Amino acid sequence: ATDFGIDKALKTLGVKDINDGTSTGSNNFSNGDIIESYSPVDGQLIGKVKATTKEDYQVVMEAATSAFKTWRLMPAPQRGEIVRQFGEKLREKKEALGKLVSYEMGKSYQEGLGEVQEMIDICDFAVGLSRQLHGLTMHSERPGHRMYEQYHPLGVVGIISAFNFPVAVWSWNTALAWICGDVCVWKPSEKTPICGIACQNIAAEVFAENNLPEGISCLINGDYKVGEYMTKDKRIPLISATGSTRMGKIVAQEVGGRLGKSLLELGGNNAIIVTPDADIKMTVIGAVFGAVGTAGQRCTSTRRLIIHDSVYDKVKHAVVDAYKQLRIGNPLDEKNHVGPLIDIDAVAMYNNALNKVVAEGGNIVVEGGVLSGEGYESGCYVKPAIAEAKPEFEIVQHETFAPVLYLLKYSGDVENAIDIQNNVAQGLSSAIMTNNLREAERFLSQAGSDCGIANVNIGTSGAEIGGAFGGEKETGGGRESGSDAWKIYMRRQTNTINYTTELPLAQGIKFDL
Ligand code: UN1
Repeated sequence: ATDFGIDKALKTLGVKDINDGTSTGSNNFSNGDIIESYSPVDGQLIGKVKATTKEDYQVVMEAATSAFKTWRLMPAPQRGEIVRQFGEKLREKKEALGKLVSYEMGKSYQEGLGEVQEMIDICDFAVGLSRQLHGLTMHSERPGHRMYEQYHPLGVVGIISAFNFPVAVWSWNTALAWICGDVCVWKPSEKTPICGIACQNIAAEVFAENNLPEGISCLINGDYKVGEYMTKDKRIPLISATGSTRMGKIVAQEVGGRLGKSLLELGGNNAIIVTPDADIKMTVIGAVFGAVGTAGQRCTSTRRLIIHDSVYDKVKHAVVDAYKQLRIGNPLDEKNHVGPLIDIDAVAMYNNALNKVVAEGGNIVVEGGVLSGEGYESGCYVKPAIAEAKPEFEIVQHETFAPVLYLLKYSGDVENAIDIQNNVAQGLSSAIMTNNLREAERFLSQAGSDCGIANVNIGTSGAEIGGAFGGEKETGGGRESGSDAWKIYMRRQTNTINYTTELPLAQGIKFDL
């Protein structure tokens, strides 16, 4: 790994003492069990961190709640200035952080850089937004009265994020939460804890340079049990959780049980509809990047191609041909397209999906398999696979976080394809490839795609931060990132002011004393 500059990157990111059990970052109060982080790239130990104990957690929450008291008083545009500086630091450390993301998570270096770019983009977005936390003014029905609404900071925001976007998802939440006047407590995935430390260090530098308490950004480490400290904690009004639907249901019930808010961004089962009027070349690029990018471990990864029978063979052959060109290997080596899966458990799930689709009657058209030998020592490298399947197969209904693409056939109208697409439990991202205006508009209409993201002539993955990101049904309904997603990070207040010497009641009620 040294060849690819990992040691230098860790140094740039301030990750210290990486092998003695104390991969300490800034503001790390953890004293619990040791969590080891092994790279799926080469199987080497990257570092160890300590899990956060219940007692450590109390210390963290004290830092957070006390920081909130000062942070919320700073004018929002000044908070925006802090986020601007944070974005600048990310620009300086983009290569180092992109490299660590690639090494700890396994996505290609290009995608690691892309993830840091998403962080920079959300910072820029948040800076502008810090002057636009607008409420409305309304006309009161009573004379001499003024009515308006305002948005106030919410408090401590708990963030639970997944291994697949180990740094960007945190920033989508923090950049907005910070300009909104909130402070954040983050539990990164226990599979990518070193990325968490690197991010915390960058944030801590900015806070220190501005004489602000580091409690504005807090880090906790551990598995779901540590996440539970937050979901059960009444001091945390909002939990933003990204991960599996199974996890999301537990979080939603726990947080809902105390009437807290949750922002959930869960699984997808994303499809591209390929109509008779599709541009085949564009379809191939969108489908292949969508299916094998991040080794199929994006929540927006393309899982299903729903192809019209009149172009089915043509599309199938074009996609199968493109798969022959894929190079699988060390993701830090820029000539490779596909890196490893996150760990051996993910490899087992991939194998299980391939066995299952065959057992259900599917037909493998691009053979899968686990790679071994030189360069593949970690045991996490798999071949992207394609299977012809039926929409109703159990495995096709299920999100497998791996590069397995299902080819499904439809005939007749685009409505039939939309039915197949919508007929799954998840509702994150969707796409149609067509040059037919009528089909495109039907896909986007109220009777069209039921997903949170619906694209025309673009694949399912690679959303920009300017739009609200998230989905419906078992995807959890939350929206992060752009548009008005900021509103969930604030509390809304309606204010009515009477500047007369009378006290008229609303609805014209008479109450004479
Ligand atoms: C995720 O996989 O959790 O649209 C997020 C995309 C990225 C974000 C994916 N911008 O693929």
